[in-house]
Amino acid sequence: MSFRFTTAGESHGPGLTAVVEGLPAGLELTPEDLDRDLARRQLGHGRGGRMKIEKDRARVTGGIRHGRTLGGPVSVWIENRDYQNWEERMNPWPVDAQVDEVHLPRPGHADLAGIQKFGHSDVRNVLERASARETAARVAAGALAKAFLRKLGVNVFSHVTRIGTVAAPPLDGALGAGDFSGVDESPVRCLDAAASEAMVAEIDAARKANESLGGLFEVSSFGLVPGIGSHVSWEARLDGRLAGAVMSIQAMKGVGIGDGFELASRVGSAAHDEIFWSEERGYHRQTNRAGGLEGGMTTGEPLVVVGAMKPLPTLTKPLRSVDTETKKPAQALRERTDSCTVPAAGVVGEAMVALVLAAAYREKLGGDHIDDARAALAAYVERIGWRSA
Ligand code: EPS
Repeated sequence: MSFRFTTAGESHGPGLTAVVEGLPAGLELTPEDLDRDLARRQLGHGRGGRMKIEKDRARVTGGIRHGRTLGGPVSVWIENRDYQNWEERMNPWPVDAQVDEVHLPRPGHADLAGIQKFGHSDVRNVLERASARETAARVAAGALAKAFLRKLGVNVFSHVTRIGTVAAPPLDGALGAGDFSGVDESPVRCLDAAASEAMVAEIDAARKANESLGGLFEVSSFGLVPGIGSHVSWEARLDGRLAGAVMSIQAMKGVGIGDGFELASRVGSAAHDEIFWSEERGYHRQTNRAGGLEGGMTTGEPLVVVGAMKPLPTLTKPLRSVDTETKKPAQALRERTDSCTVPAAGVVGEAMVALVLAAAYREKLGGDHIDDARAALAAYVERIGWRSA
């Protein structure tokens, strides 16, 4: 059984669905495991009016009984509370009311290519599914993946390192799992207090100027054993799978692993992580420029994935576009929107990284029951003589 997931649902439709296949049986879960991450995704300075309406909760509709997975697909439903205000416009079935079409595609959104490709005249038929509301379902799926990973000793966290022109100062030394405990208390999910304040000010200034802002987030995973992923084929290389997964998040324009793009301008001796061995620690590194991946496999060092998010394309001061009915110049659709969602994108990044890692661990370990997977992990750790940090 391979591990995979899918989502369904529109931003203002009745709700969102996530289906996750390949979780082993016997995995213990609580409603909080899912709802905690759904609430975290709703946080962050720069959110718009919609987040005052939604209170995302996961309703499990299959695959879990009395707090344990059964081994079949797990399905989760998240209500869109805003649907109450969109029942005519987004009803799955025909309605009597006259529903106006949208003909003003937004530059930077899926709108224009989407109507061309799918043969729609109403841009809403594209924007509703393209909307990042869908990431709520990804986060619910990711919470299931995280619960599986925790049982294998792996924990996934994130933090924001840049919003607009404000960058968090470089950290002195490597981050550990314990460093993330307070990250959600920052209004921008940044680990540096002064940078957090400056980021909030930058978002406020952008909002006043009818602008939106992007930025960078970093997803760090701890407790990984070496050798997850593989060098033997392009599809098995974990860096490719992680990049694809994080890049698939709405509004992403770049993904880096470890020092990422910076490595391109360094000499070789300053770009790699020398190998050491001691009785106490076994193989280890003193640097982690590779971000925990070499040859498409985990090295056992923390995995660091960076996502670069563009400013959101729905602008309160719209850009120039074309009316798709008249073909005359027009302003793009103005919709209620967020001014910055980089803090939320970090939580979505955690989910996507966790889903890729869960799939890779499942491939490596097999296991119909969680105890089988844990036993296989213990045997592997023993064989390679791995001592976790
Ligand atoms: C979004 C537009 C806004 C966001 C939405 C994504 O929604 P609305 O059009 O209802 O104001 O709030 O994000 C969410 C609803 C969410 O849960 O993250 C868009 O166009 O992508």
